[in-house]
Amino acid sequence: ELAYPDRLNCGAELLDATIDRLGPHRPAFRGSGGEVWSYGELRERVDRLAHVLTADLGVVPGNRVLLRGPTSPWLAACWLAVMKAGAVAVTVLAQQRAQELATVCAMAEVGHALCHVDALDDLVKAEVPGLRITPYGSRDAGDLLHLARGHSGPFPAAATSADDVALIAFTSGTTGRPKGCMHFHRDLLAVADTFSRHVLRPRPDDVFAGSPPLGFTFGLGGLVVFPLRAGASSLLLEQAAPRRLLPALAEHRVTVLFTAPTAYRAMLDTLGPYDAGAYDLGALRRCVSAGENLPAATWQAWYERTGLRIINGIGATELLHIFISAADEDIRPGTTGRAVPGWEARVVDPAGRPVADGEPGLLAVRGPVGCRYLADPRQTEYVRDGWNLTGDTYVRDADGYFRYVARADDMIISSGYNISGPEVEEALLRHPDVVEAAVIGRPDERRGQVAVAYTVPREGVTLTEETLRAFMRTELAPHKCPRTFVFVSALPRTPTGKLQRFRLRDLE
Ligand code: 3SK
Repeated sequence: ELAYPDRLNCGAELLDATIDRLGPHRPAFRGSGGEVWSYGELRERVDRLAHVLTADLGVVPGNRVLLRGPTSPWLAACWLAVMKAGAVAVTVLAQQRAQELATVCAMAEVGHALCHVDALDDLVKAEVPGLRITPYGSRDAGDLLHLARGHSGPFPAAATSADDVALIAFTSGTTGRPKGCMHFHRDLLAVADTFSRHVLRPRPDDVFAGSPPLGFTFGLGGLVVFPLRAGASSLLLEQAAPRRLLPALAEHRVTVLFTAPTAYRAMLDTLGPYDAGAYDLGALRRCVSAGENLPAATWQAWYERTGLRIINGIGATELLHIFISAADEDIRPGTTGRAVPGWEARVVDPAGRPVADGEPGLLAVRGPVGCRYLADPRQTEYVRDGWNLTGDTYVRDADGYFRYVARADDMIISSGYNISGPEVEEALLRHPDVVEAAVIGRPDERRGQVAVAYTVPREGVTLTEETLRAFMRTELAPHKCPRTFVFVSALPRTPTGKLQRFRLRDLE
């Protein structure tokens, strides 16, 4: 049971309480330019920003403040300042364009925006009525960092309640219609005190890094909340594509990595089979994968290459972070893991009744964080009888391990057989020349649906349908083998890296 006081400010807990415990001199954030901010320096900057928000911009507790910019220590400091000021951070992704920003700002009733100067164009184009935009990273007198220089002294954190809204995070999932998820101050600590504390078990000397942006709760948790809660440091890279991430991991002696299955595969591709010494990953001790299903083949390849056992996990923007996972000797490749301590998970039928172990059904979870959409009728689809239905089909094994089958709407039904798209994708990924794969159902008069495989071949390799068809016959039962193979150079993904199978279905 997690018990937090009624008065709780997560910004003060993550920063001031950590400094009270471990002192101000430890490194907190590292940036792409080699800068290192100690905890004391971070607090000084956060407090100046919080003074600007309240004294210069007139932000009061409860106001919604949009944060937009590339991952950097300054973006994370803005988030902490919004928390300490008792306002509500509305996080977005750098890739979101004017129309999407206009929708998000209207839905979340955003009144202020702190926006990196290079990301201003789309926000200005969004023409949000009444929005006050304060840029940062420019040389103007009205720049946030210039205004911050006019303030000094500690900022007393707003006396927020544990269940005051602190964050509105948007998810468009894999289907494209945004939903705003509200999270409380206590929720931000609860994800650190469940997944991070019990599974990740970080230490103050850890150096975190990874690719998810701070506008995705996977990144906000993994790169800001978890390291600060542990008194560790975080490398906040502006550019974290796999070919940049790999050298950064070696250069900064990163110990805890957060990224997605695609990035693990891309890094393996870059590492190649013979140049093990090219990047020294010797400091790495924790590798987390979420955002998508982690195929056993990817887990195995990473293990063989690095000796490190990837910590798989499933989370959701609705529930803030990871709720099923496993670490160390508890890891079973090919499964997501078990309910994280503090969380409960089960597999249910469409009426919400638990199904027998070994039977597929809908994943239902409950724990310290719940789904709270900003006015959206889909709330009652997601939360039923106190359980959150994530939209994933899972099987629970008798010993409590959860095995991913598919997104509930990604099951292919062909001639009466249920085929899991991800299972076929896993098989395709076992072919040494397949880099990415997505399998969808194409409507078919005789069979209802047939499986179609979209594959990205390794660069410089020409794959044929015949080769893959013959390979798949050695990997899977005949009814699961795709009828058609389509070769593409990339798969459609959300800005957070999730595969958008619906866009492939639209092509059919
Ligand atoms: O998509 C996920 O699996 C996820 C993981 C951690 C935090 C948030 C999300 C959406």
